[in-house]
Amino acid sequence: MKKLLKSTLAMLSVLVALTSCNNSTTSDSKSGALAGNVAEKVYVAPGEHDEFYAFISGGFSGQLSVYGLPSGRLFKVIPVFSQDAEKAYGYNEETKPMLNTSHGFVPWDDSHHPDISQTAGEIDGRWVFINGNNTPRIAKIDLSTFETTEIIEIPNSAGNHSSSFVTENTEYVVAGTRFSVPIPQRDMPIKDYKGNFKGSLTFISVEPEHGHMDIKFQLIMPGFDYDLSHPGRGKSHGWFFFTTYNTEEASTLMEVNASQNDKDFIAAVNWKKIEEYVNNGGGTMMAANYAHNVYDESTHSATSTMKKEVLTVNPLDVPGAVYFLPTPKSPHGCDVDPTGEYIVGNGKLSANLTVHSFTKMLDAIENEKFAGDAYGIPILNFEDVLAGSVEQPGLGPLHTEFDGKGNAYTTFFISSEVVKWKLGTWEVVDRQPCYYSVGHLMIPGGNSRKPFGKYVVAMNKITKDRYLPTGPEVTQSAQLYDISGEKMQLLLDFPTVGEPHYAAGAPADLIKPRSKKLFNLEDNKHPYAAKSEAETKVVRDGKTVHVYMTTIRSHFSPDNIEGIKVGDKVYFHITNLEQDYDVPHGVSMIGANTSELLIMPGQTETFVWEPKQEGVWPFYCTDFCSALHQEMQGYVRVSAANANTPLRWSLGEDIE
Ligand code: RUQ
Ligand code: CUA
Repeated sequence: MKKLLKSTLAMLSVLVALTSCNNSTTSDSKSGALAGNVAEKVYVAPGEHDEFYAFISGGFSGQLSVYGLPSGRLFKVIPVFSQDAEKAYGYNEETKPMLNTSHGFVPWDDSHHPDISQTAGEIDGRWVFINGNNTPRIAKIDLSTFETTEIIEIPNSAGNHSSSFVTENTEYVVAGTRFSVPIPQRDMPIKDYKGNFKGSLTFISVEPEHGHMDIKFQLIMPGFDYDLSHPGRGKSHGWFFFTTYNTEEASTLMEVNASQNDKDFIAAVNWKKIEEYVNNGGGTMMAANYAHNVYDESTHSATSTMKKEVLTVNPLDVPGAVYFLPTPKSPHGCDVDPTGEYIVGNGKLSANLTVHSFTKMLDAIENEKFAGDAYGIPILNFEDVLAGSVEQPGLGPLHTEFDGKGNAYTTFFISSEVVKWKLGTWEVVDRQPCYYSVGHLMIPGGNSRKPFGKYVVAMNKITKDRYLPTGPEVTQSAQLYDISGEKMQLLLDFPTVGEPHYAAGAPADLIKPRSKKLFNLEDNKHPYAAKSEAETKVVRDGKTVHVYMTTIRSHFSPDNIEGIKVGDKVYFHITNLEQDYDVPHGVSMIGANTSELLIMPGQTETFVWEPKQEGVWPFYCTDFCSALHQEMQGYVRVSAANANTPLRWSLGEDIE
């Protein structure tokens, strides 16, 4: 044991040394004709549009950002799991419920893997799903408004990492736990992990028309770490594949103890079979506590509901539903090619890249050729399911994507490169360095039957010397490569907001026509909306005051309010009466503990102000909306708690 420990540590230190040495490399500087040629390929002339959208997750920023490709220009940061002062998300009354969880209000998360909804195996540009890794949640972003419209918490999960990937018709978005935990959670010794902790794989159904999410079932698996996953497609539609590590079920010094087994597993889950079982009344209802938060576009408001039970399935109760495919050395990425035949397991500590064959897997299952079992789940023979392996392609493989032309592209973290290889012959055809230490890569549509194999984006973990220094913390960064030819060509470095963890991309034409321009005022069903200046008012109810206010270029109505008292709780409900594209107004109030509001045409948003001091306090528009934007302002007179200043409001005349 000691010897093993030593040799693993020695191996890890070699890897670490390799990681650090590549940091001193600098790319050959592009000059003259070559640079000009490359610049042309990413140049999008002023006023022109990019060819692709890229939705790049922000990692520890908890958000999802929208970029154009090939320019790398940033268009929008969509707030998802973290409060955002720019858009008031998670600060205004309407969106606060979006961040509710069983742990209370959690205004941050670690957002990892966006995936675009699919129809018949092709991306359809309706929604993006993304996982919150830290406090397990799955969010849905509507691509007509580019706003987060639903978040569902995942019970019995921890480190929601093998998520949020969709099946071929978006029947399910799938979330797998990275950390196994006691299920249900309870107080128990950590040393009793082995055999007692469990890992949940959650299948969330997506209602086809509106995308409403609901947990259909949770598969309760052995206590491994479920790292990444992808759906089957085409011939393997109906299956889902999950990489595992820590099949050792260790719970301490994991870098050594979870690296002991020569092979871990890819779990192959026949979800169609389990769905049928569940539809026929199978499974066990378990008490649970998790939040389901839904944003309603017509009320412009979110509601949070606590759900109290979840349907669990023991894999042993559904024979033929789950198999283990031995896969070398702590596989990370689990990627399925566009035909659905090949399942690539990226073994982080393996010299070779392992590719499994779906057809061979089915054969082995049919012939019941098992190598044993793990907790009753059959293990197939490695040789029986192996399609082939890419020999020594690089060091530290993480993720693979596909161009739809028979090529695969794998990132290597340690040797810091993207390697292009051929499916079926397993030969390496090209390699390009990344600056530095690449994690994920993304080809638009790369996780579907129909990739758009023109560009690949490499998302790097380390930036070092690539940009002007900005103190100890430097920008996060991604790189764009042209993959239309036989050899890849590095085109562009571009900075990102937060860690560019992973991304999903789509042709602009798929999304652009669906993008909303404004919200119809007539459709506004917000309970505190004022749909015209005639409807504006101020209403007192004890110590609570509701202000029904409107905005239009360039004034608030009302713009003067008196009769507010210290100790009041004042709700400003602001409706933007504008009905033109791109005319938001903002509002901010001195001393308010929430952020400004950014209100789109036809929308109503609310902030709360609790005045602490007597005086006359101004508020103003925060969005430069017109030539008279600076005139868009108002006052609130705050009197002592026991004063009898009458409640009055006005626009265009003095309060007498
Ligand atoms: S998984 S690169 Cu979320 Cu690889 Cu991290
Ligand atoms: Cu409204 Cu500035």
